[in-house]
Amino acid sequence: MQKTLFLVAALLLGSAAAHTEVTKLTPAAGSTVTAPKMIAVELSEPVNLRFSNFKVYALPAGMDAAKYAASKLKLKNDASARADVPQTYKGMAAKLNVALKPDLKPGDYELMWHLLSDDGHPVSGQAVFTIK
Ligand SMILES: [Cu+2]
Repeated sequence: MQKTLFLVAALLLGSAAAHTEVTKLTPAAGSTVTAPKMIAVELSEPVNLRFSNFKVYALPAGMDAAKYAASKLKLKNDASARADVPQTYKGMAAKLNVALKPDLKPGDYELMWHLLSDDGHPVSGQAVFTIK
């Protein structure tokens, strides 16, 4: 009986620990801005950035943002096609800046990410903003 209770408690605790989320983006998702130098990303908790991947791509008109992210996050050696300046993120942090290339043309841009939650689960997501 005691063993069962312990197991239930462990399961409850496990499900209470939420996955890491992106809590704030500057520029915000859905916003229209003059070309920013970077995107400031805030997370709900520190994660090991070494296991994180952030990319920015120009989003073609009519493209599904989630499908686009899924296809682009996998690519390697795609620096020239990206709108961000690829960099190596490392260390435990809940904040980071994704540097953008200068002189980005007006249009929709998609920030896409894949990170390792503090509980060990992978989390993916994306956000679209517009450069005017
Ligand atoms: Cu989890």
